[in-house]
Amino acid sequence: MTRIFSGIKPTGHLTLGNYLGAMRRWVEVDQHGADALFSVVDLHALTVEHDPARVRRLTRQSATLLLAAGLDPELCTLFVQSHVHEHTRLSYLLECTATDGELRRMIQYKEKGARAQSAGQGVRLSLLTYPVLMAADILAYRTDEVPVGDDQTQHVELTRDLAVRFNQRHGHTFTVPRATHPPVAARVMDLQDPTSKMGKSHEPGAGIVYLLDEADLVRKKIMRAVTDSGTDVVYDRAERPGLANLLEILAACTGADPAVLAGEYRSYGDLKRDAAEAVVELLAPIRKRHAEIAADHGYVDAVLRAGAERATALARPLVDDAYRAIGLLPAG
Ligand code: AQP
Repeated sequence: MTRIFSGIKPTGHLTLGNYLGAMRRWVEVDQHGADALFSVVDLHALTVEHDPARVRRLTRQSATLLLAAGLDPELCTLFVQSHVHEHTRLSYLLECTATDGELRRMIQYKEKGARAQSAGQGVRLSLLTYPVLMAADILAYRTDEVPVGDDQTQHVELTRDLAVRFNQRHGHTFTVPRATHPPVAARVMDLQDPTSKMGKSHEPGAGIVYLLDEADLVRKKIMRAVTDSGTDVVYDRAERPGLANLLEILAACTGADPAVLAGEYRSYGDLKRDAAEAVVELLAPIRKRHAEIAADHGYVDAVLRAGAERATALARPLVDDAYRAIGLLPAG
């Protein structure tokens, strides 16, 4: 059976980008017919300035939203990364496999490092090394497929390189995984700045739709989305990024093709209205279910406890194998 792993970091409130780029496929496709593990990767939230109480709160909220979106603990394994120690155990071995040069080439390191420096903050060493921890997250489970938005392509490539290198040096240990992306909306852009990704850790603003936004706020954000000065509706990601983003959002919500949709609209206003209604409809059941699940803390904690137990049982033998393969003496 295909093994799937993917994660989400509790660095902010989950967005429409998270849902369309990753979560929706986890719910609708990946948890059915595959052995799927999903994790709230909390250790990754510590790589930039953070507030401990907020990380804890967002960790539970992310897990709750994943359940509200439709992850079913009977069908998949949901857990918090820091509850399964095998991830950090394996990460060190992979740090002994990766090179300094390949980590310094990571786009997110360059971008977030520059951001931290311009804010007068130090750049945490973990910002450099976290792609290795992400590789450990994936490799610990003999993962075949990693369903992600396309901002994560470089990280999955690194994971593949490390798996191949480790296997060549120390004997076959890891499955070499591959990234999978949704057919549309693999990168949902900020509604106010359609040249940058809609990211949950970015400054909250009118360009980001959060999964828990009230319907009227969602409408307002989409109706005010930045487009461009043209009047005709065409699908052109490079030249008309704002319009392309709206077409992709609507296409992802309705299962249509963005280029075909473009031909159906004469005005930006109509397109925005339909996109807004489609998103409102998509998010309404998630918000409702979130309120129900959030009222029952005990339920979420029990799901996460069972998930961590299963994940640990899966990962431990493989990580033990990796320890032996790299040359460490097993404890008596
Ligand atoms: N805008 C997006 N469009 C499509 N997919 C997206 N994903 C995130 N944003 C978009 C996908 O959601 C999964 C979890 O994302 P994440 O928690 O790793 O990253 P984030 O939501 O982008 O959060 P941050 O903290 O703002 O991250 P940075 O600044 O690192 O980008 C992933 O599968 C991701 O592809």
